[in-house]
Amino acid sequence: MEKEWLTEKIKDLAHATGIDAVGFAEASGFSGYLLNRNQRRDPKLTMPNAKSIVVAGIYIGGVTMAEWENPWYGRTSRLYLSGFFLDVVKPLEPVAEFLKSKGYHAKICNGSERGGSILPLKLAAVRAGLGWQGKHSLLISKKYGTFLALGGIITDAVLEHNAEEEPNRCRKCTACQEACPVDALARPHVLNVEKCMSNRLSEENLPLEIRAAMENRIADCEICQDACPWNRKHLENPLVTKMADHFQQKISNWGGSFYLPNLANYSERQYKDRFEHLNTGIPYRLFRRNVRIALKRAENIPATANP
Ligand code: B12
Repeated sequence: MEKEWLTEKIKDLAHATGIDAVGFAEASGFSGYLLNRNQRRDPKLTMPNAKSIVVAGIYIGGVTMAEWENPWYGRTSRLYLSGFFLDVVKPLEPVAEFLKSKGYHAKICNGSERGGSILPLKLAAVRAGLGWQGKHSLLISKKYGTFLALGGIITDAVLEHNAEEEPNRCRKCTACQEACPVDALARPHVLNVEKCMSNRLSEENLPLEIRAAMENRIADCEICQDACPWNRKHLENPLVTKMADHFQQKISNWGGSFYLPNLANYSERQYKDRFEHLNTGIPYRLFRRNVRIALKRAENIPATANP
């Protein structure tokens, strides 16, 4: 099958299913990223005959809640609310099915699946031409800032791979590094996972430094993204995309459910019903801990009456 034809078909299909950015990279050259000896990161180990990676990005810049600004409500992230916490999976299904219908193998990366592949998607996206890695280590797209949730398909189809990576446009900017209250970005482009608040909020040990900086965050942190100049226009005025309605419907009645005094009384069942499918991996016990800290803070801010 002609690779140009196949590649164009995938682009059309991806855009029709609401994917905002799509690109193609060679499936080789990932073996240097076997972090913690986690073999699931090399596409060749998932599919020895892999030829291409299809990388997809869905814009989530508009997936926010007005309640985040209110200390009596828990704050989380666009990624968390989008449902693409680990990888974009569902919107890639039509593309994978299409490849299979043409006789190829196609495996959607799904970090939540046992044995699922967790390709380093930021790196794959750079290679596929979607953008560059900022000093916060996130993928920055000229058009969408850091607000692309990423997903990937590993396939043995030969596709038209991106020929030239985008230049890194961060230059002398250090806004994300300076904004991080826990110094998780001291080394540009490399996230210190041990320090990162997003990680720490899901860990047993929550250092005092994080407790002091978390404000009303109960899961995830977007401080480095809020500081990134490439996101400025999206913070002020998010783009309206094909998926915008879908996200709006999904979260329209959620705002109220982040009201901290209610969350503090959530049973484990309620927590699981409401949040488990988001795959954030935060156990109920730690969720309650985060809620308690945020609630205490709200109670101690004298000027803000409990709404
Ligand atoms: C595990 C994980 C986490 C962990 C660990 C983070 C980590 N090490 O990347 C924690 C919980 C901390 C985390 C936090 C966040 N995450 Co996260 N995370 C993932 C996940 C599932 C795997 C990431 C991974 O293991 N990467 C592999 C390692 C090797 O990457 P790395 O440590 O960043 O190493 C890179 C850099 O160091 C870089 N590098 C090293 N030296 C140099 C030098 C130069 C010059 C350059 C340019 C680069 C460079 O190269 C390495 C390879 O890319 C991915 C999904 C996926 N499958 O990729 C999402 C993902 C990376 N996360 C994402 C996001 C958005 C976040 C958060 C912002 C959460 C939020 N609030 O929304 C924070 C961001 C913190 C930050 N500044 O990076 C998005 C990123 C989207 C984007 N546009 O980039 C992803 C792709 C999820 C998704 N569905 O879209 N995350």
